[in-house]
Amino acid sequence: MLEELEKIEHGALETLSRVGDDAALEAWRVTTLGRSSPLMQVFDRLGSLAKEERPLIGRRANEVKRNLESRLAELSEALRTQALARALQTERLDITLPGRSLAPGRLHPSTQILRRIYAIFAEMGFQVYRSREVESDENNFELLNMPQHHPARDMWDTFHTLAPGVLLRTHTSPGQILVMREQAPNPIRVILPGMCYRYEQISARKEIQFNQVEGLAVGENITFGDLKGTLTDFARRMFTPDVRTRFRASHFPFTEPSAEMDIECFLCQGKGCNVCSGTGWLEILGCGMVHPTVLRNGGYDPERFTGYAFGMGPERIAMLRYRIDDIRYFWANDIRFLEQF
Ligand code: FA5
Repeated sequence: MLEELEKIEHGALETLSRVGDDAALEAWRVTTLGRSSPLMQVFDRLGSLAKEERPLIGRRANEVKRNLESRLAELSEALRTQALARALQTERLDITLPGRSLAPGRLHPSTQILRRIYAIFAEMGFQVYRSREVESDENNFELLNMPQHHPARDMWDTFHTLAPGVLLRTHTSPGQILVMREQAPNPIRVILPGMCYRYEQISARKEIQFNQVEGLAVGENITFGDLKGTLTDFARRMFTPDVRTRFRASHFPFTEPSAEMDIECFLCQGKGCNVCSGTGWLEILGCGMVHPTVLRNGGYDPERFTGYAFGMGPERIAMLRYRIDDIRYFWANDIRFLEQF
């Protein structure tokens, strides 16, 4: 039996010397130290040995078992160290490489332009006033001097809701009524920014949703000259100090007289090109003196008070400032467009 143990130990150590990876080591463990291995069978047979033989063989069998177990542990540790060294070699990390910087978010170009508009008008003493995007037909049209079936309503193709008389505002002008009714008879100088909606054919210059910034000033001595001065100054601050502007007679039912303001085309410097349709000018807003009926609807006596109002499109202004040739980029959520601002 002692001889058999020598053979088992010798044979096991011999096979172990050829083991080179974890899988082979596990196979070696099963055949050498597993439940049905020759070594374990020696333990099973101990009971059938002569009494005096038993301690000697038992001790020797335990020695062989401990020896093999410690060799197993040594080799297992050695294989682990080798694997780690290999990984360190092949998966080497270059800690001197510069890190990848995170791309920070930016403000949408419309928000940037809106903030610039607020800053310019704030310097001129205008307060920002917000009003709702879902409006009544009464505020959006009737109180602005456009009763039912008034032909001028065609200028604002409207998204109606299922509730009768409730619509998505087509412009920020209904805000004029809300501010006047809140402030009458105090003087007013406010701007009203916000999203507007129109049921129209989308094109390079027209979206179905866009921002507007309405302006309203009401007081006892306000003239068309104040309107021209304010808007000309605005254009100089928004574009360049030498930008050329012009006022063209126009028509809006809620202002009288009414006008539109153009700035000289930035591309052709007034010579005429396809951006300005050959005119040399680009329209940026509608404006005029608040119509007496609208003043009265807002709670102001038109015999005593006058006022001016204007409405501009920030996306159109951004298009001019940044030379963007299509308004559809604004809401297309294309990161290549947005990250340029
Ligand atoms: C109006 O909406 C008037 N409420 C403006 C006004 C206010 C006049 C106060 C007098 C007194 P208009 O439809 O022209 O007017 O629109 C004003 C501006 O909004 C335009 O100059 C343009 O810059 C912008 N705008 C109008 N329609 C669109 C559209 N579909 N897409 C993008 N911008 C638009």
